[in-house]
Amino acid sequence: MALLPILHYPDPRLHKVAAPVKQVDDKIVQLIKDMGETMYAAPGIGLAATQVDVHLRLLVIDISETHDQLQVFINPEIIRAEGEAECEEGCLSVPGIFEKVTRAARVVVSAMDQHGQQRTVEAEGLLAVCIQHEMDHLLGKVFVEKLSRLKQQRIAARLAKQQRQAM
Ligand code: K1U
Ligand code: ZN
Repeated sequence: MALLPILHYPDPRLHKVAAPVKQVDDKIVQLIKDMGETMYAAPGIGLAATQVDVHLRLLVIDISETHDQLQVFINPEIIRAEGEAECEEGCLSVPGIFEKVTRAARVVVSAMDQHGQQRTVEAEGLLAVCIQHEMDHLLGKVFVEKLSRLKQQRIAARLAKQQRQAM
């Protein structure tokens, strides 16, 4: 297994739109393992393939406290979205920034798992938030882009400062 480098906002590669996975072959299975390892090491509760510069519709999530409940979503599609909820979000591609975002409170998602099995997942709470956050990545959208222009400008300034301090 391997730790994959995570792209950092505002890297333009985070804005690429991911293509559907054609077949769950050995390469995809290896990518899922590497993404899981990368997410746990970060640490995070989700990771989209876009964030590791692979532009395929694939994401992994584990919101368990035991870190042993990896959920894999290949070619995910939201088939129902209901209600509205506000939740504080973070992103491994935007380190150190946490902001409240409003999203659907409940979603029903259809996706393939790592065995190529089609399944339907009903999600609410953190899982619903995380699925929507990761699916946005697959569309080339980063959560800070849902915030006001003023907040985005402040975040850009903070990230630039973080970068200068890291040099
Ligand atoms: O997409 C990502 O970069 C992963 C992101 C997922 C997410 C978190 C919170 C709300 C929506 C989406 C993260 O995992 S950020 C890190 C984080 O939230 C966390 C890290 C360690 C323990 C618990 C949470
Ligand atoms: Zn993210």
